[in-house]
Amino acid sequence: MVKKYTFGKIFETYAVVADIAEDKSLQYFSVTPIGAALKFEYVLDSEDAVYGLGETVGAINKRGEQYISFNTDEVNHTPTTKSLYGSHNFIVVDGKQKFGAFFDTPSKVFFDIDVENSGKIEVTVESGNVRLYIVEGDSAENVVKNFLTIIGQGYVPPLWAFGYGQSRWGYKTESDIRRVVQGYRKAGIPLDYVCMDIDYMDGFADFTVDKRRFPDLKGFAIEMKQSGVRLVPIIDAGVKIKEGYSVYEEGVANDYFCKRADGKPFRVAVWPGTTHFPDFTKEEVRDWFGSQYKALTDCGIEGFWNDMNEPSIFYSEFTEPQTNQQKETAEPNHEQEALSNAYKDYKNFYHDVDGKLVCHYDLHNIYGYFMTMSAGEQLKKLVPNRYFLFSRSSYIGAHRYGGIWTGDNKSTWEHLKMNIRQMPSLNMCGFLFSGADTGGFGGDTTRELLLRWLAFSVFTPLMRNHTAIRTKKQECYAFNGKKDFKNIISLRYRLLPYIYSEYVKAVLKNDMYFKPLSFVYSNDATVKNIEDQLLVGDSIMIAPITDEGATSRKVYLPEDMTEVRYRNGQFECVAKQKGQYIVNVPLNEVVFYIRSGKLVPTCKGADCVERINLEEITLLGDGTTYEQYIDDGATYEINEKNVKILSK
Ligand code: MIG
Repeated sequence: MVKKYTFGKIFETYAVVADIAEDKSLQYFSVTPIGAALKFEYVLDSEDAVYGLGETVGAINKRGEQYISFNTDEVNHTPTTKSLYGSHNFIVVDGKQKFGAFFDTPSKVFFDIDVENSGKIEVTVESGNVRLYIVEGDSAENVVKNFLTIIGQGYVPPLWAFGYGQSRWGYKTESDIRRVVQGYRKAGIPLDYVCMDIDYMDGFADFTVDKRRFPDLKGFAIEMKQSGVRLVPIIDAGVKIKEGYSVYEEGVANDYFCKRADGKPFRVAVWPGTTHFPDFTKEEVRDWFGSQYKALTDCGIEGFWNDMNEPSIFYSEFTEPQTNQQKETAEPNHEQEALSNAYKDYKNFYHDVDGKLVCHYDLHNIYGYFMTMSAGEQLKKLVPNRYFLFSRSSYIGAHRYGGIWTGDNKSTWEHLKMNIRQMPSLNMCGFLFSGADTGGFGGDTTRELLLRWLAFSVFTPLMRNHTAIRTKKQECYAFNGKKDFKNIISLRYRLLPYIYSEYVKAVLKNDMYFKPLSFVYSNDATVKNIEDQLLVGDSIMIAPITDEGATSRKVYLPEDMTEVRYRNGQFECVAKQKGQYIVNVPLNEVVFYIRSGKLVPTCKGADCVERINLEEITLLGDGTTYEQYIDDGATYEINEKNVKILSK
């Protein structure tokens, strides 16, 4: 089912957890050395589609696209950007031949997939050091399942993390956050968590709290929990250099930071001013850094987001600041954001791997993943129940420890379209718990864009509205016609029994949660190029509206389905036959489809997840039974025995 081939010297990434014997006779690909690099080539059939590559932009079918796996803080990405925050080097060829290939290496990889109609997939591993896994399967769907099986069971967050979250770079104080919660509760719009961005920290130092802004974080966390809302603070990769700051002092004393060639700790400018990067490649450092989260879990915090872990660098002691701005103490601003990623610096620092210095450049793509591993492993001990964690940078393997968000997108319709196409690709690489900044991070959102984006995010496991500092307000209650927002977000809560059940079942069965239509209706030629409709779990198909001003869209039903229209808090169901339709979707409604013979469990909803009555279920659809995964949503007992058969 899976074959493994080793080239060059291997740095263990722990991406694959299954024990796979080494093979010698490479299938499908030819290999050519180009200097130190290795180029792998596969000759495509004219009908082949190519899938995978996780967090990349462009089409779901990657044929004709070009990417570079090299984790990048890319605040201005577009549909043609070649590198984003994560590296997910798994591709699936779907044609006469069906197989998957995972290029497991922490170094840079170039993917050239039939660009300029070469008729080939060309994968170049710059370092020449790689483990290549070839994954068999009789369909694209099964190739992915076999791959997900070898990379290990995905992360399952607590049930409350499936609720809706509000975030903004710029909430500075307790009262800013209190105002957000009151705004949501007053408008009757559900809310489960509020993210705290870098401003809560004391001078942007990890694991510290600015006492003027949050005089009693523990008391505040309890107060928030009473209104059904959790606080989710951010943690950045860089540790601030500051006398008397224990994280810095312990790190220096124990030699825990990344080094310069001369062995001294490497200095980089990021938000806190000058920082050191923890050397997450060392187990001891991972344990140490992860245990620092205790400062916040002791305040009752159960969730975190890890940022800047590509790692993002403004400049270092070896590179010049790129503008004349005063960066070290400045308040956040857009000029600074654009400074992220001083690429040259990745060659200027080193990791200590078993006593030998290894250049960061060669291990670059696993840095964020190993930070996630560090946090995940320790949070499991620190948080009494399941922890909530999502990261910006990632690599395959990180899906076992936390979720990811897709980074700094923009408040544009194009980015909503990108978000939809990214989800199935992320799922093929194990990242089921993911989502984008709903409404868009950079730029100003509009009421219409936010409503349409929410109508899609209702279905993404991570459903968070986040925006950048100095953008227009993006909280739902800040707009006119709050009840439209209430209607759409309430749908998320009413579908929670389905969303949670399908999510955990996908994790347990090594399956995807979001699938392209071509994975399920593989004999239907019409679906081959449909990338703006997706399957969500086993019963639902969605066809989101993604154009400004549109009140209807073309929808293709690949089989008979039940059309469900969520309007004014009611589900209206109509049976539809297979075929093409023009469907009207007003701004305050959501339309989705239930596959023939399937069911969707719904509940009454509530203003937060823990107030939902999960016993009272109504089934939608024309099926007869539904296998519901149900557990306490909090403890680690994630077990396939936790199923209940619901019947109509
Ligand atoms: O340089 O913490 O992607 O979500 O709001 C920007 C501030 C740093 C980037 C993250 C974004 C976050 C922002 N961060």
